[in-house]
Amino acid sequence: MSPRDSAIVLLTLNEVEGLRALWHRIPVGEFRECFAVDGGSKDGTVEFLAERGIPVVTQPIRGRGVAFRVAAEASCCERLVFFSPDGNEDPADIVRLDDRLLDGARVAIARRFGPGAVNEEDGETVRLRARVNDTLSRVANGLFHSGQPRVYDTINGFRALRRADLLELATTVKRFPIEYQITIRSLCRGWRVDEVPTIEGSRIGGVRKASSWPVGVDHLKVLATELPNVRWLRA
Ligand SMILES: Nc1nc2c(ncn2[C@@H]2O[C@H](COP(=O)(O)OP(=O)(O)OP(=O)(O)O)[C@@H](O)[C@H]2O)c(=O)[nH]1
Ligand SMILES: [Mg+2]
Repeated sequence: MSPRDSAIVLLTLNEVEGLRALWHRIPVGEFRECFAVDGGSKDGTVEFLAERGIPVVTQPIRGRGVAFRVAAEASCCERLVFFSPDGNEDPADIVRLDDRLLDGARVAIARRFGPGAVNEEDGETVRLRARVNDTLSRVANGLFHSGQPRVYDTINGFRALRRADLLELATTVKRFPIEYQITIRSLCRGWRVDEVPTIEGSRIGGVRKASSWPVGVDHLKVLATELPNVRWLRA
């Protein structure tokens, strides 16, 4: 069977422990490309990947938003599946996300909320991050989405889209809320956004790079930037 015309893009910043644990489950052989965009790892991540023949593209400056653009420019595949190997994301969903694109979706997101999905904080009492995420998604749906069904997880980074579409979106966010901007801009264009319910795992090793408050504020900044595109102004 010929490989999918699709690339697995590993987003890494000191994730060697997650990579070690998950490597055997990442379906590298099914995809035409698998490469990493690395934000400057110093923990052996780059060496781990190099030993397995995985190309590592280094970013000129740090940030997930930069990494998304670097990936789109580095790949020659039609489609990209972004996977962060820190334990939160289930490698089994990589193929499922690509399948949604093959089915006609323009964006496919692994959703941690809504029917059949589980997020990291389920079972906890406060669930602060989950609540903030849910609120941001509801706001994005209310302001920018004119179709149905609603998009439950506008923020999750575990997603797939066509390379040309990503370039066409002309994203401007350099850091974490890149996914929020991608989703909002896709909704504004009326693109079909599919979601696949996922079970979010816990971080396997290393440390979190997304500190909650600054990242939360950055999401609000993205909302402000995209406000000129609210649907009743476009109607
Ligand atoms: N290429 C690249 N990857 C990054 C950068 N910053 C973070 N990442 C990766 O993006 C993924 C998500 O970052 P996390 O720190 O796990 O954020 P999070 O999932 O909100 O936090 P946890 O719940 O602790 O996992 C991880 O795989 C990071 O290694 C960056 O600047 N460049
Ligand atoms: Mg994570």
